[in-house]
Amino acid sequence: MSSICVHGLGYIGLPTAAMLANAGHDVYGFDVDANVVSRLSDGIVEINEPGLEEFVIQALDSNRLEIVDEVVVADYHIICVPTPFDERDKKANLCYIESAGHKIRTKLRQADTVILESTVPPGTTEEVLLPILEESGLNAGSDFGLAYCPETVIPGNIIEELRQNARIIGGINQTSTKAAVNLYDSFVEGDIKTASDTTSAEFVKLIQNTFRDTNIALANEVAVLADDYGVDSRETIEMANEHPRVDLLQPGLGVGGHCLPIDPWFLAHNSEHLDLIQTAREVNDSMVDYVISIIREHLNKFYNVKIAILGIAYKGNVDDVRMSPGLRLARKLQSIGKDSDKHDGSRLSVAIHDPHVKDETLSLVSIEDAVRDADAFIIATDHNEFSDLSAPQMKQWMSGDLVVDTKGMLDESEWTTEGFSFEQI
Ligand code: SAJ
Repeated sequence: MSSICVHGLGYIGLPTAAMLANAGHDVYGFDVDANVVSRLSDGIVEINEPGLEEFVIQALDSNRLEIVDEVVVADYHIICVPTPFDERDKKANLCYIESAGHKIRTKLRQADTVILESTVPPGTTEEVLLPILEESGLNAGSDFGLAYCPETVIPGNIIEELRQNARIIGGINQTSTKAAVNLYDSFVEGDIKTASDTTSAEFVKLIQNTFRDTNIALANEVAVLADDYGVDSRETIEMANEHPRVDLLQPGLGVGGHCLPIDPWFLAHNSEHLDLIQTAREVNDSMVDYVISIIREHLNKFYNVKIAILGIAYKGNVDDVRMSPGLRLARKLQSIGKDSDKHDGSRLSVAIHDPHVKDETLSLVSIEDAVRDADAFIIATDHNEFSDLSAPQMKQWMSGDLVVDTKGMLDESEWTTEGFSFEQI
């Protein structure tokens, strides 16, 4: 068993630290945020992920996981810090990785291994992290190991996927790769594949998320085309997927979260050859405007109307609103409302309901308050709760009759029978 310092106790670092501790290693969980350190030291887990709290408490109670406010010496350092994305110049901001590297450099010893898990532009491990670590006076490869091993877990099923998913590991030399493989082998039940080098492993992670984003873009374009031809996008996608070599994903309001809308751009960090990938991003981002055009067509006017948005988490059954298309839709409608207000004193009001999100700055309301007297409601996220919506109840509460279901959650005939005007993406 080894000693491990995990840098960054967020969505990935915290479950990883707990997993390693529960597998019998001595783990030190470090975070730069004093608040996170103190709450976790008291056993308070603020990340909303099924099973995570119990899993972390199990690790803390076993004394194999210690939350620390300073980086400690350890056989392994695993970096799980964020790589924020600069929307304007479409570049990754690597400051947290650089800062983690500087902290590790002061504690690095002969034969230790540093593993980067954060999603990064290809080349980051060797070109950004390695030179910082070598400021320690030690040489990467000969004195200490250095590898890249991307996380691949999906929010909502993180603990299971940490164990079950295949892992890709690319080291700067064989010794580094081997040291990293040994560590992941202690808890990963899926295959562990080794890439030729760190850049290949970084590239693999990006093309995995790019594949998903591009596939969803195709599904979104199919949905727009299906509407032009008067056919049901979801029915036709389901049928198309009967073919053994076709596997289209589902259309919707667009793609959110902190991975799919960002990672494809990381491929542009040192290349100008994004074409299909860039178009796919644009198709996904255009879905909010497409839905607004549907609402506009039906309501005929955008003044003195109330629109309810159901679900602003970036996807179903999570509480995370990062880059959420639902939130973008709400903001756009609100800004249209402000404009119409200026011109003719009329109002477009937007009410938002989300049973999973807890954020006081978003003025969330109950479902009844959101849809009461509304002209339209839009399902923007596939939370399980929305599949139980009752058409007669909504009819009673609302003053209008437009339903836009961007997630294929409702049964069209039930809603049209009730007199609703029903649109589905
Ligand atoms: N979405 C669709 N249609 C679909 C599936 C998803 O519109 O058929 C939308 C969702 O509503 C959401 C967005 O895509 O807005 C992203 O959700 P997701 O569930 O596809 O993915 P994430 O962002 O939660 O997690 C992804 C995963 N990547 C892949 O499946 C290739 C996960 O395994 C990665 O670990 C994660 O990114 C990450 O951290 O990179």
